[in-house]
Amino acid sequence: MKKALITGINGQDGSYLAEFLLKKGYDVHGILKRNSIAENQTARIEDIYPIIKYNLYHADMCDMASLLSVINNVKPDEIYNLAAQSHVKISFDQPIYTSNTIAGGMLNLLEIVRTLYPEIKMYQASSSEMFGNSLDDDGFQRETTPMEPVSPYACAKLFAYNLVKCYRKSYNIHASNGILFNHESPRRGQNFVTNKVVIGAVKIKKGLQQKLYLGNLDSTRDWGHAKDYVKIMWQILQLDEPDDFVCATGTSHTVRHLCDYTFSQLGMNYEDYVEQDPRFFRPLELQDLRGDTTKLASKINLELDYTFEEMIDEMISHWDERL
Ligand code: NAP
Ligand code: F7E
Repeated sequence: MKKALITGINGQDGSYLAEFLLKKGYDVHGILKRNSIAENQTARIEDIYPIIKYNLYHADMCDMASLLSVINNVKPDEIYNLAAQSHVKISFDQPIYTSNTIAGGMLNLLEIVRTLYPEIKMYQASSSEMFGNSLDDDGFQRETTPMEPVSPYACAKLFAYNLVKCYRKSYNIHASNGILFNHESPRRGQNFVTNKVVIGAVKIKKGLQQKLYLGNLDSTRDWGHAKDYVKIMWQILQLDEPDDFVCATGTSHTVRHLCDYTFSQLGMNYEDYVEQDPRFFRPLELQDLRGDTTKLASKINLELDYTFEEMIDEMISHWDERL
């Protein structure tokens, strides 16, 4: 039975990945950072909590001793590093903490693996944010597109991405970067735009809210489903050779289209309810994201179960039942 250690196991991706790996027969372990309200922290993993509750450890990406203690205890075959302060706008408010969790955290893991467990395979949750506003002439981003980050979050992710490449080449460690474009689900944090729009629209439909205040409506994102993408994380780690791969759908939509589609599905016109609020603008905006997965598709069987519309429909049904 293979052992996997997931940092950020209670996040959106960590929760889906844990479910996926359990179905594959893995012994799944995860780290949780200390939270004053422990009860809510495991909400996303409540379905599998009875199976993994004794495999959860308190640790923090900024605290190398805590990570070392967990790795010494678990001795995993694979580490999926998903922990991060992952909100781009908040990274402008907390740039140092964001960098410490993302870049410092990955360096902590790499040093532990390099010095003590070089046989462990590692996956780093890299991000399309690293490209910033850099696009190839055909309008896509791919592994060779120059990376010009436009937020503290993206700068930290680029540092961690380069550390993975450096340690792989210098020390022959099996460490790969998945350069994932935006991926969503009903488990997405509610302050990211997809879930914010869906929850806002459902509340307006039910008379629980009057208006929805958003920032930039004209940026485009390549939105996939988190469930599809965690499978790809695992597939990347099963390759004989570690490498770096873009993972995306290849289709992008504006935030405005996201609003239009969501409100239309609920029989409303978004223009009657959505207002722009400068509080949600960013100091620097990443305008367009659309990924080319040619390299990934040459290595794995790349099958996505969800279209953009199916994903938003799932999110609408989820919140319609609960709100
Ligand atoms: P998420 O829902 O925000 O989950 C992040 C996880 O990291 C949570 O479990 C969080 O724990 C944990 N965490 C935060 N700070 C930590 C610290 N100092 N020590 C230990 N754990 C800490 O993010 P996600 O959407 O699942 O994304 C997973 C990873 O992929 C992240 O690294 C993200 O940056 C990256 N990524 C995401 C996307 C996307 O579109 N979702 C795209 C590209 C890359 P608490 O909840 O308890 O704070
Ligand atoms: O913003 C615009 C906002 O916060 C998407 C993270 O998972 O994906 C995510 O980062 C777009 C941006 O995601 C609001 O300005 C408008 O153009 O949902 P988001 P993100 O910043 O793209 C990448 C790949 C990651 O790696 C990150 O970890 O929507 N937008 N109005 C808004 N965004 C938010 N959050 N809230 C608004 O009111």
